[in-house]
Amino acid sequence: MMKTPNGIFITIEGVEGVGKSTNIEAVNEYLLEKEVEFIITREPGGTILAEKMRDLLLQINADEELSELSELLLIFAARAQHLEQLIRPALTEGKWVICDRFTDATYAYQGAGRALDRNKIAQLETLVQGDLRPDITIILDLDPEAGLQRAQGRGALDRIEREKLEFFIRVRSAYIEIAIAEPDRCLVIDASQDIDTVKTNLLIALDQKLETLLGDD
Ligand code: Z5A
Repeated sequence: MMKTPNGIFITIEGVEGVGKSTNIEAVNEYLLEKEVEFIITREPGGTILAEKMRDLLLQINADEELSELSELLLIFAARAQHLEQLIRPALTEGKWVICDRFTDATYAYQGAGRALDRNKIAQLETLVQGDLRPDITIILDLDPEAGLQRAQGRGALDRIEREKLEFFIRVRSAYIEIAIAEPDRCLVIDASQDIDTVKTNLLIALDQKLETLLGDD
């Protein structure tokens, strides 16, 4: 059934514990029903080597502290690998790609969270991605305090999850700014409601967005 010459690239974003994994399951079921060919992947990670880079980024007991610039470059190194090995080939084959976080996370975490120069991120984005950008980005919006509580419920926190609340407040604001700047690409979903309500609202919004996108083809 639905098939496009190039697959559709959908990313899902939000602060820690916002429910990305939970809602990706709902997107998975939705796409299976649509009989679309798709893959689900994540960043940092998605390939064997990129997952190793993820481990380096998130490990808490490293021999030395990871500098902010190294963190940024490692994220883009993992992204370059992921794009070349998995994302671009899948899209070229007409598969849809559902990715748990992508470059908006870099603008939010490294740009707003760590206050790294936005222009440096933009330069790396162009270097690594060329003109490839997500077609649709779902931003799950939640008070970071609530998100961190949900994340804590899952067990030990990783290196980035250990940042202070103010860091995540900046991250959340950055996502909202991205959504305001790019309303055609971004869907903002209120993630503070119960799991079923969030899933339902997300799937309704995604369905409408896809209709617009595919109708434009
Ligand atoms: N990072 C970065 O800094 N720069 C970058 O460019 C990229 C990433 C790409 C790993 O990402 C880290 O990498 C991340 C940003 C950084 N920071 N940290 N740490 P990640 O996406 O793998 O890690 P995460 O943000 O911590 O996501 P997560 O652990 O996968 O959480 P989630 O998927 O958003 O949440 P969840 O597992 O679906 O839900 C969490 C819990 O809440 C779980 O028990 C659910 O049952 C529950 N939940 C979910 N929805 C609800 C609702 N609606 N109500 C109540 N409870 C709920």
